[in-house]
Amino acid sequence: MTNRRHLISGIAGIAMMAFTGHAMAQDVVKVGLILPMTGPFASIGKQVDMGARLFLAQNGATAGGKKLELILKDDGGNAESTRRLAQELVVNDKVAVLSGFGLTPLALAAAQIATQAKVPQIVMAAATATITEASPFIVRSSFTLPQASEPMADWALKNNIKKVFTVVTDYGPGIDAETSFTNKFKAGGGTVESVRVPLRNPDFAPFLQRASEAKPDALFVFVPAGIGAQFMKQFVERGLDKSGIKLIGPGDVVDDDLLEGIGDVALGAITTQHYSAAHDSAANKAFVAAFKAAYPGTRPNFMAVGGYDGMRLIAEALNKTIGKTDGDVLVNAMKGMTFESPRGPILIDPETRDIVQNIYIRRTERKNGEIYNIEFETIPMVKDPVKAAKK
Ligand code: VNL
Repeated sequence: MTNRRHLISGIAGIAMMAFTGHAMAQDVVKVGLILPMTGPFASIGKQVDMGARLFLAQNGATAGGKKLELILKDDGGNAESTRRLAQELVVNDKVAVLSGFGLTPLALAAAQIATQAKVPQIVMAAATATITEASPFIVRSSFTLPQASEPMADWALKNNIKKVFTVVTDYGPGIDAETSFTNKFKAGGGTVESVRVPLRNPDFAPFLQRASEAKPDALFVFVPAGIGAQFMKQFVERGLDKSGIKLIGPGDVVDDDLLEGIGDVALGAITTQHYSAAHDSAANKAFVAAFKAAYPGTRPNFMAVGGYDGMRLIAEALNKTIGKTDGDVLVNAMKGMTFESPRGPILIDPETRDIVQNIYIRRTERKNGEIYNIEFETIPMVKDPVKAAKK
């Protein structure tokens, strides 16, 4: 019986090859990767791309019996380009999955296309809480700002910080960071004063001047990854490094890609985030070593891990579906998926398709001559608090 079934499926297979003449093409699953590879956010695109490619290289670029082919497109950080590229990838290249999305407006620009085409959209970088609600085909491998910022409020309250000045970039993730931190911190008895800085061509000086005059116990900062060095330069120019005001916030301002460039002024910052290149686990040590070997002179940051794990979600979903690429089948395969990432354990919440993960409290320190965010406390398996509160 088994033999006969094999024989029949074998014949069917040959018949199909003869019929379509595209046997090879059918064995390839195309994955679109849309990222800012040029412009002010190019460092994010490069990190995500390096992470995604490292995962494929380590796994022979196959999954579920299919060959995975990555098609990288540069949106330059422009949402209109993201939308057009997503459309072209779906219609012309017939990708089975859309992935990447360096910033919130870019992720949102592709959501409608994912929904209409029923193509999974793996958000590897952008981190505004509501993104996953923009399409039932969105699954996130990055993080959410409220997930990282609420634990910061708890730490500040426990550590005798009573008055905080917040400086955030004025768009989705910054507003998320400010709101979630402020609500939690005020509920615990703290006071907050807030300013928002434009996303494009930010000049932090006037905002830092106000922060310095307010004389808070701590300055809570969110700027997107890659911008931290610019922020820290102006922080020093305003003398804030010598003011005794503590620097706190989600980890984006001191991302691993920038730390050496920022230098000693970053030392002592307390941040909350899901990934540090110094995370102490065998899985992370192997990841960091492989990353440095593949891309000499670089260090993976949280964006690289978003790309690496996002590609793993796609590959493991294909393994589960045995190569079936229908969008709803792939998304279903990702729901509830759990594995050990270089960041620690992760879970895709089956209800929200958002990521559940540890948040670590870290202090920026010099270790073996290099600057790292050293984790000293773990808040296990944090769900996005914004969506959790809606239930
Ligand atoms: C976003 C969030 C972008 C956090 C970031 O870096 C970041 C976003 C570009 O959602 O736009 O660190």
